[in-house]
Amino acid sequence: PKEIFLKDYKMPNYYFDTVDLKFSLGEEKTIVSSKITVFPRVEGSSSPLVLDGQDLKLVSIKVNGIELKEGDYHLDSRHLTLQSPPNGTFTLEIVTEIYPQKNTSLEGIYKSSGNFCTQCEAEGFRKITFYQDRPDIMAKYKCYIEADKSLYPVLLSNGNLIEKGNLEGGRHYALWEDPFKKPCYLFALVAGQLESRDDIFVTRSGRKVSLRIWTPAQDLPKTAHAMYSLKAAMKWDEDVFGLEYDLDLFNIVAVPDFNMGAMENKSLNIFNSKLVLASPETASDADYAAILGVIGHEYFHNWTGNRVTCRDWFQLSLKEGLTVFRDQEFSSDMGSRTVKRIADVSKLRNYQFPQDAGPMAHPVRPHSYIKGAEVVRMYKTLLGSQGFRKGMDLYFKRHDGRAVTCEDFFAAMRDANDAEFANFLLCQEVPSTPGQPVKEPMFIPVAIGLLDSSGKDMPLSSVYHNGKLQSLGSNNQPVYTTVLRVTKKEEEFVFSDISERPIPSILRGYSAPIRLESDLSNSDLFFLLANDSDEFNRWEAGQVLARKLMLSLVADFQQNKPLVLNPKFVHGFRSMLGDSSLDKEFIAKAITLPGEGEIMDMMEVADPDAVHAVRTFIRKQLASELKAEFLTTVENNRSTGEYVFNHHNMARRALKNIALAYLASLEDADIVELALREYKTATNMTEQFAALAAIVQKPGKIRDEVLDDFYGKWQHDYLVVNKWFALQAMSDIPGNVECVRRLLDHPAFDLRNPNKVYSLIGGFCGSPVNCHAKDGSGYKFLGEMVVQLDKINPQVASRMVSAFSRWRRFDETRQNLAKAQLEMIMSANGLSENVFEIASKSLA
Ligand code: DPP
Ligand code: ZN
Repeated sequence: PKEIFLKDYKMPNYYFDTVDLKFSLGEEKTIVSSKITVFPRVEGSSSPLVLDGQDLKLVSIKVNGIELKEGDYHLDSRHLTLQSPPNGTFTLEIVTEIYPQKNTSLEGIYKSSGNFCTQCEAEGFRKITFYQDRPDIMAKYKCYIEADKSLYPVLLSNGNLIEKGNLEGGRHYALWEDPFKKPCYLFALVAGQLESRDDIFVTRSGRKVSLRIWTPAQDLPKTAHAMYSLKAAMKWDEDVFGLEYDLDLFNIVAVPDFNMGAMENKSLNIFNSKLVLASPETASDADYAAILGVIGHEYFHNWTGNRVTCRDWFQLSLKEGLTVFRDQEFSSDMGSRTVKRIADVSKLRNYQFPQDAGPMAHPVRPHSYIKGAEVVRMYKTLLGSQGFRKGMDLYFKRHDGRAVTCEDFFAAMRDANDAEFANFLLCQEVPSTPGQPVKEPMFIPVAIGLLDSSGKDMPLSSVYHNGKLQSLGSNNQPVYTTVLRVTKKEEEFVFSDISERPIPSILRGYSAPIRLESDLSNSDLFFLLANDSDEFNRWEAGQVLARKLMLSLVADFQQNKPLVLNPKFVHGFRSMLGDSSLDKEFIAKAITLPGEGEIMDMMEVADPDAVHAVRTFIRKQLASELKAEFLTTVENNRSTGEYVFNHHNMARRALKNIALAYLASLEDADIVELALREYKTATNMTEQFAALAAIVQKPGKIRDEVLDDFYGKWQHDYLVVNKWFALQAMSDIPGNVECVRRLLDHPAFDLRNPNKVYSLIGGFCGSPVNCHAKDGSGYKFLGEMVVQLDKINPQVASRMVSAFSRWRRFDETRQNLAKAQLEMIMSANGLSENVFEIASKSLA
C-alpha cells in the first residue's frame, strides 16, 4: 500500500448530483442498485471516471440507460473505471451483489444480532456499491429498501419516510429521501426487529421533531437516559450556538457490534449499544456521563460535520476537533466545568494511543480528536465567547452545504473578529513522516493570574510587552486572569503595580495543550494547591507535586534506595479530604495520582516496573496513614435512596469509591469485610463495581469467589459482562497475561465483537506492568491477537497495534521484544492496510 499525503489532494473530475439507491436485502445476498446523475467539474472535459469498490460483485452497469459490456470499463479489486464517459451530465446505473452476513469488518453493510446496519465512515460506502468514496462528493440521496417483513419489520434510512407498503412473498418496502446533500460516509441503513422509545422536541422556531431511539424490545427500558441526553443536547445547541435541528425526525439505533462509539449519519445515528443503554443497576456514573457526552457529540455533528463537512480525510479534526470541543462544553454546562476539564486533560495526558495522522486507511483516531478540540478551545480563549460565536456564525454562513478545510475554519474565526493571528496553528494534524515537516505551534494563549501572600488574586491593570504598555480590563474594572499571547521562543511580560512577590498561577484552565515547566518551588505549589481561585490549576498544582514526587521515588527505586513518602504530601491529602468547602468530585480528582503512562512519558527511558512499584507504594502509604479519614469518607458518602444522575450524587459516589480503592490497597481484614459489605449492599452499578474492583486488587480465594458471583449475577447482560472482562484484564497481578489468555476461551467471549475485544485485549493494555512485561509475554500475546483479529476486523486489529506505538520509549530488552512482534505482524500473510499503516509507521 502507498501512503497518501495532504499535498496530493486533487479536485474530483466529476461530481454527483442525485443518488437513488435500492436495496433488496436477503439471507444469501443483498442486491444494491444505484442510479447516479453525474456531471463533470469542467464542462466539456473528458477524463476517466474512477469509482471505488471493494468486496463487491458487479452485476451490471449502464450509462444513459445503455448497458456497458466488458471492455467498456475496467475493473480491478479496488476500482471500477469508465475510460471515456459521455460529455456533460449523464446517468450511471450500477447493480452489485454483496454479502452482509459474511462481513466481519463491520464496515459497509453488516449484520449485528440479526439486524442489518451500516458503517460508512471513513471508506465503508465502497463496500456497498461502486462510488466516488470521498467526502467532497456531496449529493442528494433517495433510498428504497425491501426485505422480508417478519424478519425485518423496521426499515430505516436518512431523511424523511416518503412511502412504505407491502410486497409479494411476505416482503415489504420503505422509501426514504434526504433533502440535504451529503457525502456518502453519512449514508445509513438499518433493517431489523427493533422497537423505539418515542419523544418529541419542539425547536425554538416551533418545529416539532419526532425523536426515536431504537433497540431490541427488551432493552427499551434502558434508553431513558439516552433520550434525556438527546433532548438536552438539542436545547443546548440552540442556546449556546443558535443551531436548530433541520428535519422532522431524528433516529438513534443501538447495535451491539460496532467498531467505534457511534456514528453521526444524517438523521439516523447508529450507536454502539454501550453508549445508549443504561440503568442504575447495570451502568456506572461514568457510563451515564459517556452517554450524555456521545449522544451530544453525534447530535452536534449535524451542523459541525454534516451541514458543513470535510473536504478530505486530512481535515478530520475540522469536524472531530470542533465537535469534541462542543461536546466537552455541553458536558461542562450539564455538570461541573472544572471536573470535566480535569477529566479531559487527564485523558489527553494518559492516552496510550499514538498521535498518528496522515490517513491512508484512516481508522478511528481518538487521540487526534482530543488534540483538535484543544486547538478549537484556544480560539475561544483568544477570542472570548462572543468572538468565538461570531466566528462560528460566519463559518456556517460561508460554508453551509459544503466540504471545507481547516483553513476555512481558521479564516472564519479570523475574519469575524478582525483578529490577527497569522501564525495561529492550523487544526490539521501534520504527520512527522519523512517528506512532511512538523509544524510547531506558534501561538500559545497562556492564561495567567497572580496570587498575593494571602492567597487572593491580585488585580492586573497592565502588562508591558514588546516595548508596549497594554492596559488590561475595561472601565477601570481590574481583571484577575489575563491571556498572554506567546508567539516566540522567548518573550517577556512585565506586570506593573504589583505590591509584593506574587505566586503566579500559569496556564489557568489549561489554556493551551502544552507541557509547562516552571521554576515554581514546592512551597509555591503547595500554596497554589491550597489557594488558587482557578480550580483547574489547584488540581494541577497537586499533580505537578505528585509527578515530581513520583519521579524522584522512581529514581530512588531504580537505585535500590528505600522509598519514603514526604509527610507534606500526606498532610496535603488530609486537608483536602477534610475540606467541606470543596466539591467532592474535585477532591476525588485531586487525590488521584497521575497515571503510570503519564509518568513513564516523562522519563528518559520508560520503566513500567519502577513506576508501578512507586505508585503502589504511595497509594498504600497514603491508605495506611489516612485510614481513619478514608473510612469516614466511605461512611459519609454512601448512597441513600434512589439513584440520580446529577453532579451532587455522582460526586459523592466518586469520592466514596476512591476512598474505598485506597483502603483496598491495605492488607487489613476489616477492609476486606468492608469491601465485601459494600459489594453486597450496593444498589447501583457505580458502587457495586467499585467494591468489586477494590476486592479484586488482591489475589486469592475471596477474589475468585466474588468474581464468580458477579458473573453469575450479570451473565445475561453483555454490557456488564464486558466490565467483568475489562476488570480482570487490566489487573496488575503479576503474570496476568495467563488469566487473559484463559478468558479468551470463556463462553461469553467473542473475538468478532469489538466491545469484547476492547474490554479484554484493550483492557490488558491498561496495565503497563503486564502489557510491557520484561519477559515479552505481553507483547507476544498482543502480537498474536493482532494477527488473528486482522483476519476478522482490520479496524479493531489496528487499534490493538497502537499498544506498540511507543516501543522506542523503553529499555533495549523491551525494544527488541516489541520490535520483533511488530515485524512478525508486518510479515503476516494478507495484512490489512489498516494494520500495515500503524505497524509500519511504528517501525519507521
Ligand atoms: N465520526 C464518528 C464520531 O464522531 C467517529 N467515531 O463519533
Ligand atoms: Zn465525531
